[in-house]
Amino acid sequence: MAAIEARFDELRATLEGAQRIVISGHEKADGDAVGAVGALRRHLEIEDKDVHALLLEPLNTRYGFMEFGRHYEVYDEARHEALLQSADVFIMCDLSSWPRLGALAGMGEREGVTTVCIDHHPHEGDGPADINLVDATATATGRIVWDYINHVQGKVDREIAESVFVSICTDTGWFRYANTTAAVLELASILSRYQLDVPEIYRSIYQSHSTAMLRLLGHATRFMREECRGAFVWSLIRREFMEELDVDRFDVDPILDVLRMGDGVQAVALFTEQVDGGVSVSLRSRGVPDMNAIARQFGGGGHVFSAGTTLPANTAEHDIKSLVTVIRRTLRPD
Ligand SMILES: [Mn+2]
Repeated sequence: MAAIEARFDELRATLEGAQRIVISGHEKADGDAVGAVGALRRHLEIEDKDVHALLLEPLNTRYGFMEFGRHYEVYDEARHEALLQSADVFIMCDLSSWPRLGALAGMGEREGVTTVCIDHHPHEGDGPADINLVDATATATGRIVWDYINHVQGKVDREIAESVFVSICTDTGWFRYANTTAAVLELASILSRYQLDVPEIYRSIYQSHSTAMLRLLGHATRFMREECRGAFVWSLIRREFMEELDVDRFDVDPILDVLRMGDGVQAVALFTEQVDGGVSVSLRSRGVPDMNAIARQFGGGGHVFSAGTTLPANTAEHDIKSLVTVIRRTLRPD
């Protein structure tokens, strides 16, 4: 904690001297990325800073209830080049690798800009930016932003509370995953006092699926495979089925949540075929196996409980088998 507080002071000094600040999150921004960017943007706005939030894609409609939805722009190279040129601080939230910033990845090499990374994903080394607020023990990146705002005694309003709430409720799977600590519930209680409509937030994030999504869910459970007497469950969604449903991309979490509803399930994997024949992989566990370690063996990464990777088209079928074998062996070494 002491280490990150020293970094908080370093960040505060940098932000106080900044003229123009740009904040962004990773590709396919999830609730935590959106919440962290949203809370920090609003904090800096309250501090009278020239601050801009850029996302790589439009905000997922499930987060459409957020006040933040009115305060960000979708990054467009032609439109935002001048802004990036004139920014003296660039902050990346909820990721620790430049490539996951997609079209904004080049910010890491730009001259004259101080880069800041705020994240809770475990990774080797200090971090990718000039200033790194990386704490792998934090429940969510939004939690680090919240601690920062408190550290500098920033004013908290409804928009900040809503953003931080979205970060922590989504990264804990609506307060169900192993990272749901007493501290998280206490924070949720504090935040909900800022006139947050908690049931409505739940409905918007978790009960807003399309019919196609529900059919994908049915497909994934119907064709799921069980290994290790049901301790490991996995499924594969073929491209042709997605095309049949006219779905291009979808949120894997609801499907993973259903796959792990079975009694005794410790690990789940979902493989999704991509347009180019590659396969996107999402892995979840209850702590064993370490999904971050497994994903890394296949070129990906994440957390112990939640990780992912993408398998290249030419080796995907073979890699799926290897990955299933690795997880099976970790659960039942013999
Ligand atoms: Mn996160």
